[in-house]
Amino acid sequence: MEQIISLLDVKKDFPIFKQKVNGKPLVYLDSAATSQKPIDVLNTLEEYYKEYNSNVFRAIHTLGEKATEKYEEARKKVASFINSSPKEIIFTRNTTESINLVVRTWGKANIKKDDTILLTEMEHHSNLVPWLMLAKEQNAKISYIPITEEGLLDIKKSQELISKKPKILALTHISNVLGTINPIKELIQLAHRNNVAVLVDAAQSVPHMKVDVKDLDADFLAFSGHKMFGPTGIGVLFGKRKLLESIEPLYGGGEMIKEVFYTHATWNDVPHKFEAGTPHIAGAIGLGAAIDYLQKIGMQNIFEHNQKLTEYALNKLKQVKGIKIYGPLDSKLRNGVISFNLADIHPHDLSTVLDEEGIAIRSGHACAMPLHDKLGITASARVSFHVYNTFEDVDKLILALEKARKVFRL
Ligand code: 7TS
Repeated sequence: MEQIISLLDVKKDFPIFKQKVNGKPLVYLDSAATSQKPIDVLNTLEEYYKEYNSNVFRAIHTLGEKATEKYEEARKKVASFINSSPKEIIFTRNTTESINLVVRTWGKANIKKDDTILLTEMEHHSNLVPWLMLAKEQNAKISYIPITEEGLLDIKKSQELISKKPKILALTHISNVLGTINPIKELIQLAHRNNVAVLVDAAQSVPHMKVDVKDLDADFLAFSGHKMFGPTGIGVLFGKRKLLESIEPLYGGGEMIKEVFYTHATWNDVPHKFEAGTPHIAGAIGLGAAIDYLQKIGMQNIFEHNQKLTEYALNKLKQVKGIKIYGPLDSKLRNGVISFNLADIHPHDLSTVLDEEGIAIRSGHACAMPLHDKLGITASARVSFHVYNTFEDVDKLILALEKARKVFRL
């Protein structure tokens, strides 16, 4: 059972908030890029390196056994967190590597000349560029589910495009620009009725809400540890066991083999056949600690907290003169992310003014250039929330935006 604790208490769990930035208390509004780390995760990393640093799977000594046990325990935590089995959890570096792994293995084997890859217009470059590369190599085609004026997926068009039977539908669960929560369960059902495989980019959803791969029936699902309080350099690819067993490994090397001869080799069982070489042991164990922390707070509490902040921020931002907000204006349709532009102030300039107030936001194209083109802009400013953010943080943001309006004489 997930324990319920007051969300207002959690800032103290994150040591970074003890320091000042530019002489001001840090207001961190860039969690969609990477989240801050709670002390539990930092202590877990230190403990590994100080107390049982050792390689995994290869040593019989005490430290090696403890490291292996903790590494596999982390895999079990990840598996149960998204309701899958440890055999279906591959540790990677990040969402980007997880998606590339699918593209290079399953994609290369299954997508041939004139086949279609179906994406959406709101994909992060991580779920777009690898498919562009594969399409070029295989002479395959790419189609995009369009977005509506409001920043939602066009459901009618989705149905039309899925019924044309692309080989795969690869889509984001939550947009890192628009904040839109896509109806992926319905889209997966529709895709499966048409024999279409589905990859879900869950980089922005797994850190913020309960994601259940069995309930969704996703074929592949990718996410990053660093956006969910874990360390950088550790990510996850979930794949249905049968699918993972049916595809060739991407990297060859130590620990991914069963037997090796001078002439050929055979592969280890899943998931190890996809984890060649020494993995990011500390990272995986740290991610396990991050999951413990997320569960202590409770995923439903986290989701509701972010929804409340998003609603509060949207209402306040709407009142700032000259602002243009992207994505759905109904806060129930989005989560944790708000992108905007303030009159003709360049987002980088805006970010600089906010930084002087200790406020960290993202500015630029947020690794979604085609989406920015579609919106008719080259850049945007973005605020994004996690559990340590408060209504007070939003109030400070609004004051700083008013200050920016004065600095730029609006
Ligand atoms: N997919 C989505 C939806 C993302 O938001 C991101 C990162 C990625 C994939 C890639 O994750 P990575 O861990 O492999 O880098 N998004 C952002 C962002 O919005 N600002 O910085 C990184």
